[in-house]
Amino acid sequence: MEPNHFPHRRLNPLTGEWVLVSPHRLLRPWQGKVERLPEDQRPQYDPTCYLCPGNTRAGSARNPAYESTFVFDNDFPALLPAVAFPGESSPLFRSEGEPGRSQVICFHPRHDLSLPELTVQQIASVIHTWADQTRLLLEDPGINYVQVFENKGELMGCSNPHPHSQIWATSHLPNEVQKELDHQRSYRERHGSSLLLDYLAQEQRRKERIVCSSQHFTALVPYWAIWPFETLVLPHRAAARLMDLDDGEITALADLLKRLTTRYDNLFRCSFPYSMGFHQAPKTESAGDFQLHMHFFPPLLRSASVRKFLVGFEMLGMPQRDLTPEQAADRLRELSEVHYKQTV
Ligand code: H2U
Ligand code: ZN
Repeated sequence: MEPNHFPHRRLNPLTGEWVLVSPHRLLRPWQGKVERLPEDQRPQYDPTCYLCPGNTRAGSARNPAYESTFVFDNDFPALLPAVAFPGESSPLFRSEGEPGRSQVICFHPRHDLSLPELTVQQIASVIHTWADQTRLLLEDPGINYVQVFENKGELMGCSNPHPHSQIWATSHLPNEVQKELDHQRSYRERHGSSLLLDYLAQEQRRKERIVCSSQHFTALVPYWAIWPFETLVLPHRAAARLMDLDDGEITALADLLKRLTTRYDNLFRCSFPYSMGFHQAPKTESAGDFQLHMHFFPPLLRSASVRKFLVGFEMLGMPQRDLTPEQAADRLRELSEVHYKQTV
């Protein structure tokens, strides 16, 4: 057996957390179902969709007849701008107010499309909108961090297939971002260089986990991936936030996202569910320690209907995977960049 096929653990240098890799388990008998889902047939416009142009949302708000991207404040926001929360500071009962904002960003007026089915130019305008909103939200003195994310597919609890993403902007750093900031900062203190740029340079040399790349960005399955087909999208130069990208870089990122999400859809010939999002530098970070990047966390394991669960040992101990990141990258790399719906 190759050394990589023995149980081992790998360190995520961004968070300091370990993942257990058990590749030998892939040989175990599989009794779960493998079924192909019925083809998703959605109309271009759905009169009952609260995100389609011209339709009414909760309360009395009505969407404009938008033609490109469309941003609105979430009607059921998880965060509110003004918070009068008293908080507690005792060691065992500590709490504090969390002022913030929640927004919804529609990618496109068409109800039936998803990210890989948009043109590169249309995806680029979504990225421009994410960058503009990040800049505007960070101008608010109460906001220190802007989380852009897309939750896609019923498997991920997404309530509406209309292509959209969300932004939650907070005054404190969310846990994952705080961990990544701490580890990038201490890496620079120890090595004098950027953790993610050094990592990218080594991955470009090793090649075994790279899925696809464009002039300015690379998508790879990280060495420490938890989800079977998890990927990390990295810029080729230092960039702290979305608004640091120039027009050429935004187009290159749009091109890469189209190609990556097309590969994802082609893997099990379905609209591939995931949670994805950007991690970017908080407002107070000016030392250049935090490198902008994207994570894709897709739940699917074997087919359009067989997902990975993070349960048992993973809830009580640590995350675990069977398929190695290298095997996942091989699978994704061999797929076509022409969407299956476009082929006969
Ligand atoms: P998902 O991305 O998880 O499907 O959530 C969609 C968001 O849309 C959700 O946060 C918001 C919900 O609060 N929403 C509105 O803002 N207005 C509505 O009329 C319905 C849903
Ligand atoms: Zn719609």
